[in-house]
Amino acid sequence: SLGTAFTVGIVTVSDTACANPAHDKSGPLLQDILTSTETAPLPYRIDKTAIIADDASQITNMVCDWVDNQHLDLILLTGGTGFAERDVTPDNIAPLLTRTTPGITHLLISSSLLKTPFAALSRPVSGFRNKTLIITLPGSPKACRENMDALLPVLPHALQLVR
Ligand code: MTE
Ligand code: CU1
Repeated sequence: SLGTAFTVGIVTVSDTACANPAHDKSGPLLQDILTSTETAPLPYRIDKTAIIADDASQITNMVCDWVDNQHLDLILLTGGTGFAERDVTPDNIAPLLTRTTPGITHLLISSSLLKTPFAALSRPVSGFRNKTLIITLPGSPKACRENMDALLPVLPHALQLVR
């Protein structure tokens, strides 16, 4: 056993989901994946969820609050990692990181490229802000599922190491 559950925050970054939360499929999917009993025992507790716009200050403020005040173990963001002008998630997460985790980023990219060459159009970043691991995922549910398939095997050990 890994002891008490790792606390998790999930942020959907999307102008359209922000305007109409019913459009957010990936946030709920990530919650399901992390708490699914099919693949139990998964030691996660979803403490925070949010839907925000593709907006620099909303991204920065949300993540800083969840790290600095909520002390979450893990924050997953979905969306805004692409090449469109409004895609600013990784650009606003990168400066918040106190230590980058390039191996995690490589894992996401390499596993995704085995699924589709369009994975090259995502710009993921990952790393710690203090003791919180922060990972950006693409916006589509398919991409979230594929990225989580790669992440889940290493995530408990990764989080355990900084406890
Ligand atoms: N990664 C995986 N594993 N599977 C996918 O289908 N789609 C890609 C990419 N990464 C995809 C993926 C596509 S088509 C885009 S445009 C980028 O993620 C960026 O997505 P985002 O802007 O929604 O974050
Ligand atoms: Cu795309």
